[in-house]
Amino acid sequence: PPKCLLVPESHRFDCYPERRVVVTQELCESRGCCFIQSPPPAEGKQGVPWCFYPPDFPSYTLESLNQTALGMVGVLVRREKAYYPRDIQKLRLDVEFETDTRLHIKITDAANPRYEVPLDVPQVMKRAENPIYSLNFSWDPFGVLLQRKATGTVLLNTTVAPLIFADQFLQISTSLPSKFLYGLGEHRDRFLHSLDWNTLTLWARDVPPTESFNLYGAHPFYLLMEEDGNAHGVFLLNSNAMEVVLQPAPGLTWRTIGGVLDFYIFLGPDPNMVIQQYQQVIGFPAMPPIWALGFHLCRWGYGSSNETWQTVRAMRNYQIPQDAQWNDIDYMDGYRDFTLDSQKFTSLPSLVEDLHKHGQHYVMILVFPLLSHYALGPSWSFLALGIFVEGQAAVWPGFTAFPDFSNPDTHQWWLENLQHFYSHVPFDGLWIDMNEPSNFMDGSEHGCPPGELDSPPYTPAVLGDSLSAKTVCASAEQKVSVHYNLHNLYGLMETKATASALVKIRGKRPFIISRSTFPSQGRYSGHWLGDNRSQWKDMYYSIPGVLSFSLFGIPLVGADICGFSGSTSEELCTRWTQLGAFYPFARNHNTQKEKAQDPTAFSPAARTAMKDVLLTRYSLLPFLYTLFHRAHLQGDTVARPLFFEFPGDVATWELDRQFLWGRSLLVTPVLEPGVDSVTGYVPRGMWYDFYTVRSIAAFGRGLGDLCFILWVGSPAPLEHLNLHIREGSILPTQKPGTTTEVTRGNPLRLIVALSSDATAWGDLFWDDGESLDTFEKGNYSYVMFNVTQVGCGGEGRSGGSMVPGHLELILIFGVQKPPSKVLLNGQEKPFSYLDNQVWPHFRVPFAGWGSPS
Ligand code: MIG
Repeated sequence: PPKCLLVPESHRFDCYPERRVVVTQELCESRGCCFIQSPPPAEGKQGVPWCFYPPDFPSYTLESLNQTALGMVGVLVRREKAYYPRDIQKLRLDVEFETDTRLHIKITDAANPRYEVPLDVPQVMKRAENPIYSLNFSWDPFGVLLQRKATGTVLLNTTVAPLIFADQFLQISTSLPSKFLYGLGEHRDRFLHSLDWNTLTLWARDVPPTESFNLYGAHPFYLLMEEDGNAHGVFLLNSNAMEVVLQPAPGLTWRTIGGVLDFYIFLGPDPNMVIQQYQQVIGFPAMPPIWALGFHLCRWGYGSSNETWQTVRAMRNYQIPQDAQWNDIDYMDGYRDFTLDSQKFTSLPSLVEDLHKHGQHYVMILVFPLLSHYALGPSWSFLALGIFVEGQAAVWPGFTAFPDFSNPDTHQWWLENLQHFYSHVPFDGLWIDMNEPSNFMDGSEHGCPPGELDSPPYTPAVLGDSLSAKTVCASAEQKVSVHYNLHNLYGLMETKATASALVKIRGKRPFIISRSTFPSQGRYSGHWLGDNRSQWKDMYYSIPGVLSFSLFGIPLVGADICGFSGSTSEELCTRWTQLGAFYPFARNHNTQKEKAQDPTAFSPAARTAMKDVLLTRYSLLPFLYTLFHRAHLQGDTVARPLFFEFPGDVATWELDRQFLWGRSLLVTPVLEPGVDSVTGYVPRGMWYDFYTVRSIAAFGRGLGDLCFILWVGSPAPLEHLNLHIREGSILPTQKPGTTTEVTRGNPLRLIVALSSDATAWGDLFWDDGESLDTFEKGNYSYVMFNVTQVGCGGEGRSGGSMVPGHLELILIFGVQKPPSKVLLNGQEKPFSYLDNQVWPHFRVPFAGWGSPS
């Protein structure tokens, strides 16, 4: 029909997403859709859908719209059925103007309650007064039209395709104002997603990261850069299996198989603000204990606790920084949680004691769903308590059960087991693995029961084409709902139980690294990017991975340094340690049966290079810790994409081979073998080489500017990582020790990188590094450093006695001519002047700094 020809290819919204059927004209037209064949896509690519919605495909009509205290409430009615079973004819639309930059739009069944994600979200009391957005509706067909007031940019227009709201198929599409879209995890992809017919599936799955697969966690959130440098974000609060389809219109389709359509939209207007606003809804990340920011060492396949201890000793011997030693499942008896191998790991309690004596920490794995009869009690009668997910499955130790963390009784049981184990092995942190949850069989021994939960009318493009692939049956009953709804929350719920147990057991800030994650995870844990391979490509992919988790509000993130599976090489491992030293969470981890890849396993040259870069990380501890404070306080990112700082510079929008720490430290790692230089983008401004203090001035590019883009090639011999400090920043540092504890005791040094107009700014958060809620209780110091034309100074607030030790050195980069004298609090101090730095040597008690000048 001619109406079909009116729809340009890029705007064809898929009417027949089922993958296991060959879509014929007949099948397509039976749905009332248009059928036009397009040339087949390139191998491994999706192409233009052959079956797509005509412009007049029946959708919902907005029947009424009334004002409420916070926004509006409306009724949506569908007069003609769509093609999925149990179409819901009448929907309720709730709109809340929550803040000037945040809008909440929720569409639910008007008559019957449906499953909704059990997440505490802020309750707003008052309607936003001056929203920076304007919201309009199309009445028939129903559609949301959202615009940014300042620019008129249309952020959402959902009239581009019909709204479908059936019991197990919910779909809404929108146009997008640009092609610069980020987020939507967990996937292995470039940081900037392709909109060239790209389907991203969200369903927690245990699988080594592979392009286009749904991975361990689910994060239905995207950030989008508008053409003019403004940014907004969209969060769909829904935990069901879903697909997000990106197409070149540019357009996006949310397609989920349960729950409700509960959207939060964040208007920024800059990307930092979007991420902060997102975290105002899902919660700000926990403040990690300071030792979590040290270097962690782990492997699968330490044969014994003595062998583990050997590694720790070797690290100490070479004076390579290490804060935590980890153990994988090797410590367990028969791979069962809460047991200890009484032959090979007898010395574990002594090892832990020794670590503690050296100011180091011990972290061990808990593996889901590895449970022992011991943990279960003398018999399987625990199952009768109903604290397990219905059904059993095979994993390492044979048949096991999956604790149902949606049940509060499970939390108590979990706590008791951890307490009991802690009395033997006083661990400091926990690594929770396999919590997708992972299963070695599909569903259970007998598969899954027939029915619409395990065989839904539509199954999103999950790996294995079945919801129960390598996990439990979707129909398994849990306390709060069926696994069908709760699957993506399994990791989060286990993490919450684990965090509260750790607090009860240790009375200190919990340290947890979880494999499966969901929005709000950052409040309880960090994450590592799973089973990568010892390959250069995997090293590169860790950067978009880390940056994506920055967007998801989980700043404590890193990948297995040197690679998990496969054999690493000395060159790869050296380069990876250099990059990994700048992961917010830095852990070297290896699979079993591979040769050792900890820093002590390499030649003196490689080992020294690794040691040096780890020492550099430790020297930046006060800076990194302060960044985590800012994340905890207001949702700032720690590992930060360049465009967050330079949103006006389009050239930065697709950079994912470099990143920043905070606003001021640029990391440009080598990601290829056999090179001795690296090329990176240097955004506009003056940047100082961290090591040589030589400055480079970059002109970058503003929007619409004709200035050239500066890619700077820098020498990068194997022992060198390129780090640049941005003008105008002050970095608090310390002389590094081999643990964060030792480092914390050393005097402070400030690196002052002057801007061209001789100003700089920086800050420092300081507390005891491990107590709960130090910020909330006021047991901390916060100091701001300032350099202005008239002098420099610091200003602080401190809620308690928590002040750092001494300031011994200030390094000033970028002083134009030698000063005649340097005064500190009116007193002349010795200094040295090297090239373009002032290097005053002095030592003053930091606590005495009221307002020095
Ligand atoms: O089936 O505990 O991702 O880091 O070493 C593998 C053994 C189970 C998967 C984790 C990996 C860990 C491994 N685990």
